[in-house]
Amino acid sequence: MRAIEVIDSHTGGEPTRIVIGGGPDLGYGSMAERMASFRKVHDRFRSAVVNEPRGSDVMVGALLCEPVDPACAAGVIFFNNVGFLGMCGHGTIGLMVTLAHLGRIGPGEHRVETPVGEITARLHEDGSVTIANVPSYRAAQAVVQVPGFGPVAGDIAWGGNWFFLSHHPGLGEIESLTNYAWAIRQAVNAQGYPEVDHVELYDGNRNFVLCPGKAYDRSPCGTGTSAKLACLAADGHLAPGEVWVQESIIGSQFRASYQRDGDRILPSITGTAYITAEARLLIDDRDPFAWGFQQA
Ligand code: PYC
Repeated sequence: MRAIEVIDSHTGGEPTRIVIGGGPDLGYGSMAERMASFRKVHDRFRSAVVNEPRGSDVMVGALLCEPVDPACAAGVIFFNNVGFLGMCGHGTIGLMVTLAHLGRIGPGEHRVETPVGEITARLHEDGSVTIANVPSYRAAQAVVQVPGFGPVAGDIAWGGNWFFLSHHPGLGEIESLTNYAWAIRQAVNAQGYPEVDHVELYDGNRNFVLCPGKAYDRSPCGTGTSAKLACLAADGHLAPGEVWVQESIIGSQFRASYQRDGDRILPSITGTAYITAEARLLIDDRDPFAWGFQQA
């Protein structure tokens, strides 16, 4: 039996499962290089950790790595039910709380290497975490023709992942939001923006974020909040340093603000995570579902 040691947490309702032992050997390259080798050679490990029967579509996994720069607190590679994430805001808050739980960090500022660049995260005395995310920006404004729904206007923005953000008054219930957001994503990808893999529907500060594997983010989404700040800044609707409260569809909140950095913004996102489990996942090679499966 192969054993994988994990710590589970949730950030605003969104789960993160951090692999702290038993992960694949990805060498000593940058997190981007290690993510490429993870994807190419060890994709079934990703599936075993986050997919059924041990996980679920909503689970976000994270492989804790030795950082290239020993002065960093950690390196991390995030993944989900269908693939890999360049960065994950709720997951980084979960990572900080997990490292504190393990006694590896204390309150203060910590540097973390991710596949899309280095970020910093501050663990506060009260256990909350503020992440200084990668530089974020709005790349385009677009109107896409969405089959069955008609033209939909939105912003295409980078916040560590690519988002299409669209105003959707009233938001509504989960199933129709999922179907609508999924149709938007397919249309956006078909109309020249193949990199967009998250759709963020908003009404005021409330949001529904559909993730690449069709699960919705229970948290306010850290990278989605960064993309949102970039759009608010580009429209002149939020001044540098002003606080924006981003609320998820289940009512959890992040407090966010930004500073300008040329034509980009530097987002800062604060939230809280709680540990939910310490576990050893077991892989029995006789088990036909040992490496996880996804619903067709
Ligand atoms: O918090 O950035 C985030 C995130 C991305 C996907 C799920 N959560």
